[in-house]
Amino acid sequence: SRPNLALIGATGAVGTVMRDIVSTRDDIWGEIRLVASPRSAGKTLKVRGEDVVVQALAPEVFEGIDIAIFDVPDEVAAEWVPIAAGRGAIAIDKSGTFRMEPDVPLVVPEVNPQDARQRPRGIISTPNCTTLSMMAAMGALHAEYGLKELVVASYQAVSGAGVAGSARLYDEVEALAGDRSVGQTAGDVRKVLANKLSDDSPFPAPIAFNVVPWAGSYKDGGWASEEIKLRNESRKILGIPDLKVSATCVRVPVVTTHSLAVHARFERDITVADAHRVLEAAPSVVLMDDPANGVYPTPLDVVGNDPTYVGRIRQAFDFPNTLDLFVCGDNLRKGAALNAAEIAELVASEL
Ligand code: 2RA
Repeated sequence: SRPNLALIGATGAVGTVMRDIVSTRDDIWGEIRLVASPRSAGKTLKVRGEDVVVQALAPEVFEGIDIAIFDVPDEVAAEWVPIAAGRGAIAIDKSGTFRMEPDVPLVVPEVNPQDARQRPRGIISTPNCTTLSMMAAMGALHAEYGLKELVVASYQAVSGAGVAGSARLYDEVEALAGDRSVGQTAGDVRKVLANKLSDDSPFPAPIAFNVVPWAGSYKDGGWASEEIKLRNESRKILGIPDLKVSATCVRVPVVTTHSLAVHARFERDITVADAHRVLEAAPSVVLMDDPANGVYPTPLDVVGNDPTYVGRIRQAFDFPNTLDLFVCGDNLRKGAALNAAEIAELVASEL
C-alpha cells in the first residue's frame, strides 16, 4: 500500500510550498496529513486539490504515518521529532536540532543519497537553505575535481526568516514608497520606519533599500549561526571533514531565492569549460553562463523553480585550481520543501 505522509508545520512559509510540491510531483502517497501548532489547527487547506483539515500537533497525529516531514522551530523539533520516530514514522527534519549529530544523516539526494539509509534513530536531517542553495552544484564539481576550500558570501532572501520576513520587506517598501528623499542621509530610513511600523522586525536593521550583514543568531568569535551552519553542513554532506570553509552571510531585500558568491578551490586543475561540462550534465543544475550576452542567474528569474542556477563562472587570476561563481537557489523549494520531499520520495521508494 502507499505510504502515509504527515507534514508538520503545514501553514508556514515552507509548509505552503511543501503542500504545492506534494500536490504537483508524482503522487506516491496514501494519506497526506497536515499538522500545525494548536493556533492553526482546524483550518482547512488544499493539498492535491482536496480540502484537508489541519490537526494540532499531538502524539496521536503520527498514528499510521510512515514518513513525517517537520518544518518547525528548533525547540519544537527537539521535542516532537523523537516522538514521531518513537511511534514508527521516519522523521525528516528541516530544523537545525539534529543536523550535526553523528547518528543522524544530513542528506541532499543528488549528493549523498546513500547516507539516507543509515538512520539508526529514524531521523534524517535536511540542510539549512543557505547550504542547500549551492550543494547540488558544488557536489557535482566536487565529485570530479575534489573540493578543498570554499569562501562564500551569501545574499539571503527575507523569506528565509519565514512569513514574517517577507511581510516585513513588503511593509517597509510600502512605508518608503514614493519618498524620493529617503536613503540619502544616515538614519533617515530608520526614522521613517520607526514612525510608520512596529519595531518587531525579524531583521536587526532596515531591510528595504539596505543590505544587512547578519543572518541567524550570535556565535562565539562574532560569527553568525548561518555562517557556522554553512561550514559544518557542507563538510558533512560532501563527506570532507577537513574542508576549509569561510562564509559571510548577508540579508538582502529579495523576497525569495538565496544567492551565493562562491570562491572554490579544487584538488585538480579546473577550467571554466570543465565546470560547464560538469554542471550541464548535473540533472538538477541549470547553467546560465553567457555574461557577454548578459546571461547569468538573478533571484527574480529563479524564484519558483526547482533547480540550482549557476553563472559567472571564472577562473581565479591569482589562485591555483580555483573558480569564482555565482549560484541562485529558491530557498523555499530546493532550500527547504523540495529537498525534504525528495528525501521522503527516496525513503518511500525503499520502504
Ligand atoms: C535564513 N537560512 O535564510 C535561514 C533559514 N533557516 O534565515
